[in-house]
Amino acid sequence: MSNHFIQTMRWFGPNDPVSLQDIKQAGCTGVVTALHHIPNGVIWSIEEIEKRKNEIESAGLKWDVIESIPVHENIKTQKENFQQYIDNYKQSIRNVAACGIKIVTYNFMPVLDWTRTDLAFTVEDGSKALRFEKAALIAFDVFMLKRPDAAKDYTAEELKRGEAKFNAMSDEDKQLLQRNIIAGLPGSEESFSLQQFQEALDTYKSIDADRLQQHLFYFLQEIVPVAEACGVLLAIHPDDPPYDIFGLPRVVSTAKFAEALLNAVPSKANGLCFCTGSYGVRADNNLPAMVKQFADRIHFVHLRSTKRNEFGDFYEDNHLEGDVDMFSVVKELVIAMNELKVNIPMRPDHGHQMLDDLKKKTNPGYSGIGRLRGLAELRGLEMGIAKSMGY
Ligand code: DNO
Repeated sequence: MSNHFIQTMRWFGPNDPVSLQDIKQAGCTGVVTALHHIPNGVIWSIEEIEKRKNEIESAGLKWDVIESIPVHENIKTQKENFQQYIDNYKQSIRNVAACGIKIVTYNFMPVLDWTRTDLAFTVEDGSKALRFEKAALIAFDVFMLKRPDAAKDYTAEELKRGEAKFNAMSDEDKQLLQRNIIAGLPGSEESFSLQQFQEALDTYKSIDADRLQQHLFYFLQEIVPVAEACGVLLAIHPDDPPYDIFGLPRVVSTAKFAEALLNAVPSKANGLCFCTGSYGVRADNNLPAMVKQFADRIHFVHLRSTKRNEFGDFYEDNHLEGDVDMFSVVKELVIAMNELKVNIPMRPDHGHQMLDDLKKKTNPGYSGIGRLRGLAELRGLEMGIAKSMGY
């Protein structure tokens, strides 16, 4: 019997315009979700987990992965009662394990989760994609937020482009940009006003990359033994985009960072969520080589591609196009799964807004048809590779 991806999609819960039935019809056997209504830092009770699990199972699907149990900001900054939040995190891990869910995704990005500047970038075929435009980020950072010293983080050329972008924007454009960046993309669980955002940035004043990395390692030393004891595999999601923004350090962006965090607590329970769309934004991340290097510690996979340009912008391309060499990544994953005899949950990460999606209000990146297209292509790619290799 050969090993293969467990095909899943992210589902945001009962209010998601994409239903469990839609996900089932796309050919998934499972979903990836979280208890989004529970505030960050609060313990997930067995009762609440069971309730959501039953809903999923009544639709004939399985809850394969938790994405995410968010890490409270105080854990990242080690401020105030952070130890209490770590204890709460441990209890949530024990509780999800007691309900039979054994993979937990999380991230360690300061303040913001994933970040985009444009949620409806029209690509050449008329579908809409998510985009990160550096000039727009600078327009926001330097000219709207007016973060002290922000200008130091950019080259003169970049600042010029950012200023030109800002000058060309209407008030409405500015409001939209601000919303896109700090009002919280789906799953990010945090949203800010301009002032709250600056205050949140200020809590990192004395925290550089080394220090943030130490805080991450401390957190891992605390939670990995708990996960190990209850059979949970932790999967850290990389930074998106995979470099510092708003002067905040980011420490899960490269193969080197991933290696360091895996070595910090050398247990299988301490693993990665391999997100090709996040790591793939950097030309210096060799994705197939990373799969080879980290194979036995990859517990969850997000497959998505981006297309970058010379200005540091990128947009989300079709799953088999763009800068990610999806064929080679999937090939390495097929080899790894068959050598290690595991089936790894995979979700087509994001998708364009296309066909009927364009007439609906969907969660940015999480349209039904766009992801269905992505999954269908990835499923075919996986099968073609596996069969041609004799698996
Ligand atoms: C974006 C997602 C992220 C991811 C978290 C994991 O679409 O990939 O929001 O879920 O960073 O904690």
